[in-house]
Amino acid sequence: MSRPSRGRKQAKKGVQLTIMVVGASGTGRTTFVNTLVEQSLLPHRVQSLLVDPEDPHSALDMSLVQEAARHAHEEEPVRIKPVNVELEEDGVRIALTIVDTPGFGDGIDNEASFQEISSYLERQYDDILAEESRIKRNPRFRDNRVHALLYFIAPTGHALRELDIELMRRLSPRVNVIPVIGKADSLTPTELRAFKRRIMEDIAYYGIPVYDFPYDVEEDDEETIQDNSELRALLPFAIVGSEEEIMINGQPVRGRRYPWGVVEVDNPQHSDFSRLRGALLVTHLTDLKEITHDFLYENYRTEKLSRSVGGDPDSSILPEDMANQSVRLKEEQLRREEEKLREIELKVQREIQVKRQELLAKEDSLKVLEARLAQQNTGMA
Ligand SMILES: Nc1nc2c(ncn2[C@@H]2O[C@H](COP(=O)(O)OP(=O)(O)OP(=O)(O)O)[C@@H](O)[C@H]2O)c(=O)[nH]1
Ligand SMILES: [Mg+2]
Repeated sequence: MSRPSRGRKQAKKGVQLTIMVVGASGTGRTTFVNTLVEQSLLPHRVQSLLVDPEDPHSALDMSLVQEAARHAHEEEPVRIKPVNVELEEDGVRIALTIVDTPGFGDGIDNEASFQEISSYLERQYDDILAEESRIKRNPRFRDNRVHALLYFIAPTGHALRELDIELMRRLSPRVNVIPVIGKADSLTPTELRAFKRRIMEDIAYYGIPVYDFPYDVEEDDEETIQDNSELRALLPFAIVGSEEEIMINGQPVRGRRYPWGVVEVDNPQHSDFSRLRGALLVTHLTDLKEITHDFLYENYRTEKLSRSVGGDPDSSILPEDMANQSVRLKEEQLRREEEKLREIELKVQREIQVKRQELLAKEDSLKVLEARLAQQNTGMA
């Protein structure tokens, strides 16, 4: 049976879906969410107090400073907080939960951000694990497992940062990670194409198991294979978000206005937003949920149960279990060492790249000097 048809059956009575958004500060996560649900669901973080947020040397905006002072005594809100919203797609009710996470990337507490996100994901698995082993089920139990994590990559146009690689690699064993480029309209189409290619090369090089719209050539029907391979080819999705409607030929269009024209959010020629939205809420909703339950949660459960067997000295452990356990620990240790080596490799590669660029720049300026000298010489002769 193909994946979408399984989805349709279940969808009749309404479905629940949880999406988490993760990424560096200011990559457009909040705007994306509000664009996705077509309402102002999430508030934006307190703005920069500068008159021009892009310019660190600009003056302070006094009205914003006063506003911040008024709220200064208030408690820090919980940092990861799910928000629920009801949507209807193609006549199907979707109870959508959005989990926005604090932006990171300032280099100060990236590890803390990672820990926070990762323990949130695992807590949801722990909750369901506890619920499953209860004799009497709690009728009000809520399954809050995250079915997709959209990882926002900043539109630098260079390459993935070490932090991006690290985060995606460490989170992907726990959740379907879908890489996206935030604020993709910051790049030209040519830059965007090259950036996408570069990102997918890095993802393949580091063996990061992102959600790549899996299909089975033997089992799935032609349409599914076609749809999935098209979506896979779009990875990482180029996102343009906007909470503003612009009138074009008398029609309101969601988009971003520029002196040279309008970038339309829902136009597939301008961004991958609508295709990502369709995949998340319609075509791949069931697949994301199934992979979360059958594979990611199942792996977590197995890991957790085998860990607790190893950790209890009183339980009678079979010798072969002990042997398995020690093999597992050795493998784990090896894996960690390999990971460290890969990190070092990455760092060295980047350093070599920087040095090469410096050398090239020096070579260029030498050539300019030489040319100038040659000119002077011919001038004198
Ligand atoms: N050019 C462009 N700008 C965008 C886009 N989406 C959001 N922005 C702008 O980028 C800034 C940050 O957007 P947010 O949506 O608040 O980003 P965020 O990732 O939630 O930021 P924090 O929560 O502060 O970390 C705002 O000025 C947005 O108007 C986009 O698709 N293209
Ligand atoms: Mg935000």
